[in-house]
Amino acid sequence: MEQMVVAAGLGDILDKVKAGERLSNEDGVRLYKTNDILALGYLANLVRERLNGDRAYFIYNQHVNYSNICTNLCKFCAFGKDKESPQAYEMTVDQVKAKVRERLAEPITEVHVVGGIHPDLPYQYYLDMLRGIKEVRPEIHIQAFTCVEIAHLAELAGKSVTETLKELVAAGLGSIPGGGAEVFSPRIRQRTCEKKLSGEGWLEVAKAAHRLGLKSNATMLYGHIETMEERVEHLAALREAQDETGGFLTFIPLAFHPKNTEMHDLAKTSGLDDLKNIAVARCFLDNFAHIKAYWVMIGPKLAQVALSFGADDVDGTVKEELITHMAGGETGGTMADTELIRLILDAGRKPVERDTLYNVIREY
Ligand code: V47
Repeated sequence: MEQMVVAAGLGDILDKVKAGERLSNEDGVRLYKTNDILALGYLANLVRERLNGDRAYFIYNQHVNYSNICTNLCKFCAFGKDKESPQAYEMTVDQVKAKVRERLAEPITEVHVVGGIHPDLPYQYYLDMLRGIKEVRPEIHIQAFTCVEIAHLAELAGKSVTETLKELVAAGLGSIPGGGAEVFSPRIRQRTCEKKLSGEGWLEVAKAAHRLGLKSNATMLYGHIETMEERVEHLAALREAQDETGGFLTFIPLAFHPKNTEMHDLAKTSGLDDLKNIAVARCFLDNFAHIKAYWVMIGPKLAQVALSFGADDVDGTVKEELITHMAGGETGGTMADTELIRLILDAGRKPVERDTLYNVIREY
């Protein structure tokens, strides 16, 4: 295997990976540009097994998208809608509570709550939603509001991000999901999501959360107009922030789905690029404990293969996922825990049910 990596021209990177040495941005770009997926996978798997052995994590979770009304209207997004759109919706706090109540019989440990940047829902709505979810299911971990939403809530509250986060935590917030990061590059943001919080702004919110002891996730939306260099710069910014705070739990590469978006003329991502994004992230993000292959976006079959290309997590049972679904995702968005376990076992890995913070709930 090592000869294959050397033959692929990646011998120096192999040496670094084996020595646990940090990769440079140039190394990262070379990894993205190789088409020797087996050599790349071998490197990523070395890191994966060093950090996580044979374990493959999954979680019993539920997604709730409280509203799709959004003032940012990013070009890559099919979920966000103008308030006047016939497809626009918003849930009342009681409707959100009902969604959580519907699944009380299931052993769900996490609810993942995100929405758009709503023009006029008041700050109190978000606090009430968190409290309401906790009323219905007191034990549940609420992973809610991307850094972009948090910055918006701070504006609504007229308070600093730190003060706002403290109030959200008091109302029930447990951690922050990784969305809204997109690609940090100003060039990409200007062309695809110019109204959105900047990359720097996103990182500032994440770091403020980490300083309060809150954990958060990180993502990158790939497969549209970004260059390999821009991908690596994004990863490097995350790695630097993680050096500072250590507050990121996991990194999730998100495969761009073009259908029903303003960028619908672009092709879907290829399986090779999906695997590359997992593998390069695993090699490059040496200070991230986990890399998630989000099965809803890349499909359960490729998520399973990704467990040999750097990923150690496949996310969870999810259900009613809308962001990928509205952009042409074909996975249906729901998976039974038994299916997840079988998928992991068939990949030759050890299924571990985790909670949001990667505490082990059950090993199989
Ligand atoms: O921020 C939007 C992305 C994100 C599209 O933290 C799209 O564990 C693909 O971040 N095609 C939201 N992606 C979802 C997200 C997420 C999902 C699962 C787990 C976690 C986690 C986070 O979805 C958005 C944006 O980057 N997105 N439109 C699209 N057409």
